[in-house]
Amino acid sequence: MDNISIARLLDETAALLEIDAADTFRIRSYRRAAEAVEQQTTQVATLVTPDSDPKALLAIPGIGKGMAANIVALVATGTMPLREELLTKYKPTMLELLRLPGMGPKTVALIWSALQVADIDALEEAAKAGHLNKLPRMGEKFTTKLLKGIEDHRKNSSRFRIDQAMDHADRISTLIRAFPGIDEITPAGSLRRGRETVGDLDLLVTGPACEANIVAAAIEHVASLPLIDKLIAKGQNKVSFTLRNNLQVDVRLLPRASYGAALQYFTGSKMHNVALRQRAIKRGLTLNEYALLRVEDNTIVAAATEADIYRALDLDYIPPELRENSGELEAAVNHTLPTLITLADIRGDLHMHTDATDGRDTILQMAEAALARGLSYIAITDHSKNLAMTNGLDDTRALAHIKRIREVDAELQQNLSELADALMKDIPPANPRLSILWNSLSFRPDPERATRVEGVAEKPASLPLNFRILPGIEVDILADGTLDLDDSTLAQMDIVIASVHSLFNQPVEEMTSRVLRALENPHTRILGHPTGRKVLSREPYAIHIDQILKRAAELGVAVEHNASPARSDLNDLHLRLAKQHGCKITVNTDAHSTEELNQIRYGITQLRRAWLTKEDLINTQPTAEALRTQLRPKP
Ligand code: DGT
Ligand code: CA
Ligand code: CA
Ligand code: ZN
Repeated sequence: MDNISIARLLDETAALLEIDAADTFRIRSYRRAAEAVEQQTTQVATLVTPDSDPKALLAIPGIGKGMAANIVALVATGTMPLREELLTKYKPTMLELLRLPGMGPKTVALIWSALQVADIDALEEAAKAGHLNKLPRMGEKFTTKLLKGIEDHRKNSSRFRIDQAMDHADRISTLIRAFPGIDEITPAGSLRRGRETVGDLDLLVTGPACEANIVAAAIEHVASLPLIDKLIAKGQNKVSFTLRNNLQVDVRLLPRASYGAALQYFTGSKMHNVALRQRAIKRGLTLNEYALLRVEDNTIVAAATEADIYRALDLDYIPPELRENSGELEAAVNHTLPTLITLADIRGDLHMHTDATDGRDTILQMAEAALARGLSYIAITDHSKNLAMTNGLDDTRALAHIKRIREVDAELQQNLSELADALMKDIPPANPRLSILWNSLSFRPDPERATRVEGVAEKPASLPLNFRILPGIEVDILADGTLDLDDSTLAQMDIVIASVHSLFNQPVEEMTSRVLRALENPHTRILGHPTGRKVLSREPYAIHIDQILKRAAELGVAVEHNASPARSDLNDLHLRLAKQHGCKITVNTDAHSTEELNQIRYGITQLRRAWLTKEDLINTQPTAEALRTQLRPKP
């Protein structure tokens, strides 16, 4: 049995456990094991033959004793006891049902036991025949929403979210790099342009191993990567395959001399390339994936780097995020391309959750993680009571929570001033909490990343000794546009984010006046994820976004770009509109754990796609004090 089959069975088991409402840690351990197996450079089955070292399996991170036993069983019998037991109750195809709106594990289990429906086609049939209406809490509304969800799912299921695509690009790059003589792997295509979803991965590879006369062995290496599910094509310098989740990957191995031309060509977009080629033709040049050439004698004008190619066409270098043929060529001619924002420009994060509601970590853990990422200030903004499933805060708890935030802030200030002393004397501090901060001095924003992309380069090490934690709240906008907490409570908060989390189906006029009313509340400082969309899974609610942005600009309410790749809300087009209207803009992670603070990189990419600069954002202000001057004044 190959790695992909083992991984698929482990993943299926995780899905079945999910439907069985098992413990989340247990579910996660199967998912992690599937990923670990998929990532191995050798076939795992060879580690479990009778004469192999029993410790070899356990040496794989993410595989403990129990999981090792599962893998031994899978290799020996093609299945394992837990999976067989779950399959007496459920079917593997139910996994896909979980991705539909309103279909949680319990609902999936119920529909199976009542109607023996286990896949999307059968579910659609049952919904259309009205069979679902007879089940508890599944009225006509549920059925309508579900049918719409099935339609959207069919439309979306061929694209992948940027963060997932980036993770796959990372994993594949690591494996390819193991071959000697490969020094550079760059994702091209829509991933390099930073689109929020990608259709397939285009990876460009170069290094000595890619020279034409010796590339064959490198091609063999790529074509035999164990994470390949189906090999689609293997050519002289190209390998195409799909992964277990059906994501297609095109890998091209190119000599150094033409790498720039290839990068330019395969980054696209198609429309940008068409416009660029027209410009080349007007100058007696021709542009293809190998070079920019003079037409009359075929001499190469530029090929090794993208910068050379743009320069030879009398254009300023155009960052990949702008290559959508939406004005970038004209700007490059006129030297008016913006200096796009980068990760290093971000100094604060104004939206995150803690274990007081649905976050995982404490106030202090979030603050220290933010410090380690070089931020100068954060706002803690937990949910309000209307969002009951998150254990949202009522007025009393919200006030107690910000009291706690202020205490942690004061404590941290004290620690930082002690740390400043230690820094002066250059001796590591004795206090263990300070050692954490001390160690974070040699910080990298996202150390696990193998793939570097433009705009999110590493930042220099620095520890902001004036770091502040701002007390805040993400308060629900109720059906009528009033806010979920008392004005007297909101008055205590530095950061009040108002967000819609319920009743997404209101008619457009109603939703618009609901959000307008929330903006009018003098305590509202930020409008959170303004359209409510979820990438590939939920359409934005109906709202006159233009009116909202105009009014927000007038009132000085900042509008958010929520950097969570699941939201990415406002989108790039709305962000451009927000700038035109003179809105203040903030990019926030909405982190629910310390790791999710890293999601800021996806936000930066979308801001860059929207042509935004450091000056267009408020949380690029260097300190909490400077930020305050950008916020709507307190009433
Ligand atoms: P995707 O994969 O749907 O998210 O979008 P892309 O932009 O990655 O498109 P893809 O994978 O079909 O092609 C990658 C790049 O290669 C594309 O952005 C431009 C270039 N390219 C591919 N086919 C053509 C073509 O027929 N003409 C031109 N000019 N460029 C092409
Ligand atoms: Ca692509
Ligand atoms: Ca492609
Ligand atoms: Zn929210």
